[in-house]
Amino acid sequence: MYIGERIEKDGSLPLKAGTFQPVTQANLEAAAQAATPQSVSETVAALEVGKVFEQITADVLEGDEEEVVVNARKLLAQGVKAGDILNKGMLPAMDVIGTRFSDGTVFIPEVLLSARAMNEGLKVLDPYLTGDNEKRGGTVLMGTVLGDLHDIGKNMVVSMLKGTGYDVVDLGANVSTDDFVQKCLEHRPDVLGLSALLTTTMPQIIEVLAALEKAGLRQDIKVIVGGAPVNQKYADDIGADGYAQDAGEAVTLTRRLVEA
Ligand code: B12
Repeated sequence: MYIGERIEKDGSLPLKAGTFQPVTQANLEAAAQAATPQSVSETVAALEVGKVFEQITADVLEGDEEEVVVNARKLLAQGVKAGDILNKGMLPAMDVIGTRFSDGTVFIPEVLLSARAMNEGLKVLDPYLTGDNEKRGGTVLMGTVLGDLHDIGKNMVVSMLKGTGYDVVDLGANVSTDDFVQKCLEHRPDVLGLSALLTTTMPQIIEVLAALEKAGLRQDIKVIVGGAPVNQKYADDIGADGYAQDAGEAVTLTRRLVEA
């Protein structure tokens, strides 16, 4: 019987149907605790990112893109390494946002603000995310596949590759298969990097591989893949040339493929 019918028939909600919980003080307090997310300062303290990174962690959590830029510059000026600012200060905040997005305590607008803050901070760090910055003589084309707007991870890979001396052409996010092929014809890269963050957009990678094959480009371009739902097995199964789980590994993989 539907609730509406029950209300009509009995004139009351079906509270006796086994779902009723007495509203005790203890129940109320437990519910309030579950529904109230920790404050930014509590979250930052729990993350134990270290005093020096606390402010920039809070900036990403709050999605404050202006403050992220100010504080990233401040930390660089203090001599903190760009890689540490990114990995120890900013990424832990993004992990929290990811978890909260999954459990429904934050929604798209909050995630977008934090994502923007990440990307703005990354722009400041970009020139410093270097190894030796010696030119390596390889061109890499990177993009997120069609239907997928997630670009933070892809941007990190781009920054790291640029920083380690590769020429990188960043095609952005939501890139169509045709555009990937056209840009490959134009730039003739050594490596094409494809990022996918959604299980629904992963099959686009297969389409790009097939289109490269059809255009006669496949044997000249190494294709590497990545993004949270992608793994080595998937890369092997679809015939990609490599998979890396983070930006650091992406650099090692690219080096191996370009120098092979
Ligand atoms: C930020 C975010 C968003 C932002 C994206 C903003 C932006 N500019 O990127 C916004 C709000 C737009 C968004 C939207 C959506 N999102 Co979202 N999003 C996320 C979130 C929270 C974080 C992703 C991220 O940036 N991670 C940090 C980076 C650094 O990690 P990364 O991307 O994995 O990248 C690293 C590696 O994977 C690797 N890598 C990445 N790319 C590449 C490429 C190559 C070649 C290589 C070698 C390596 C490599 O290196 C990177 C650096 O180390 C994730 C949750 C999560 N835990 O991943 C959900 C998540 C990906 N989103 C999800 C969903 C469902 C959506 C929406 C469909 C929600 C909706 N209902 O509308 C939309 C889809 C929009 C679209 N069409 O793309 C789901 C996907 C679930 C699934 N099974 O597919 C996730 C997992 C959240 C969840 N648990 O439900 N999202």
